[in-house]
Amino acid sequence: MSSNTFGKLFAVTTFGESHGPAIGCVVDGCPPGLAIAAEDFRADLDRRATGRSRFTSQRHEADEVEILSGTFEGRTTGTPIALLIRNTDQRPRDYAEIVDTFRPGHADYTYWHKYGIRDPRGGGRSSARETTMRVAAAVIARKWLAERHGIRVRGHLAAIGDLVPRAFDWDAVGLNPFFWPDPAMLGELEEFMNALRKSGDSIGARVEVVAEGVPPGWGAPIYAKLDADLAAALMSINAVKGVEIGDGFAVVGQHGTAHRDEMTPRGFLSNHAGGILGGISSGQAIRASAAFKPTSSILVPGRSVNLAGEPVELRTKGRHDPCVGIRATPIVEAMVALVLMDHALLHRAQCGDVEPVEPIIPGLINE
Ligand code: EPS
Repeated sequence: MSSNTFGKLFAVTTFGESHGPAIGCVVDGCPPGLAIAAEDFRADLDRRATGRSRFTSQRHEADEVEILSGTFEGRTTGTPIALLIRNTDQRPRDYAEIVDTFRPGHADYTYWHKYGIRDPRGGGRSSARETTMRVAAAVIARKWLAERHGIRVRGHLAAIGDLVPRAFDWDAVGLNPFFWPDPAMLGELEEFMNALRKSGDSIGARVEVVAEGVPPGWGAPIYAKLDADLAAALMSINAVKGVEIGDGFAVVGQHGTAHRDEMTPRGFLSNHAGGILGGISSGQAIRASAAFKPTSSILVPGRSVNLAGEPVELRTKGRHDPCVGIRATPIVEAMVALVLMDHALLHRAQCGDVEPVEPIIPGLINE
């Protein structure tokens, strides 16, 4: 299988299967001199992990990162950084019944047609387990972006099914297992998720992400538009079916007078564009969101076919997420950070000494 590498200058190659001995990645192109230690990965990996709340998969992985190469005395050397996480809680028997059938709505069917062979244990390479290494690689990117440019990437859940936040508080997001910005709604969410779990069904979700501190000028206008690269990055996450940048599909109903972000010497008056104009960052906060489909591995029986093309009825047992979007916020943040890191290095390579280096106006007033 090819296409396991992401990024041009900050290139991340991931490997491993959900039920194999380990998963890992190689990060090539990281600038030298960045302080990195195994403890740096803990917080973000825990935020993404399964089994940290009763609303996600109950698989319990330690997710301990081993740094195999690319650092000396705690600093990156500019050489490939290899990271390894050993799988410790595989339970392949959960998948015994789907060895010769296909879960409706799952990549099982398309993998079979592409490769003529598949690893049914936890979906093998198609498992969301792979996103662990995206988050790990992005820890390095986030650290460099923060230290070098003061960039902060943060996200939150913006919808579970029809439920949307009625209030917004960034400080609340990190304090609940849903990454939800409206603490008054947590009881409602728990009730909703309990009923969903009991029904054996699953639900979709939306994650929003904001990157603050990105200077104007990153991105390239034609085939490496910053928004196009962000869209591809977010779309590459398991279960993502839609991506919006800025106002996204809402622009269809807007007039130019409302959509354009007017500029004053003190800053922009709005941010409908999501911080990107002509594929290049404007200096405003970059805003994007991703729509996650409902998990296809569910207990409600559904019609499918077996390898012989015969009709079967299937229910997927095991430790699945009833809403995979619930723990997707750190993954969405990670993909945005990886894109920004790559574009930071691309911009530095071609335009690092172009004037003006300082923005003419700051970002959004009161952003
Ligand atoms: C997943 C199914 C479950 C999840 C897994 C993603 O795997 P298993 O049946 O082996 O428990 O636990 O998520 C992770 C292991 C992880 O670290 O994110 C799937 O079908 O994508």
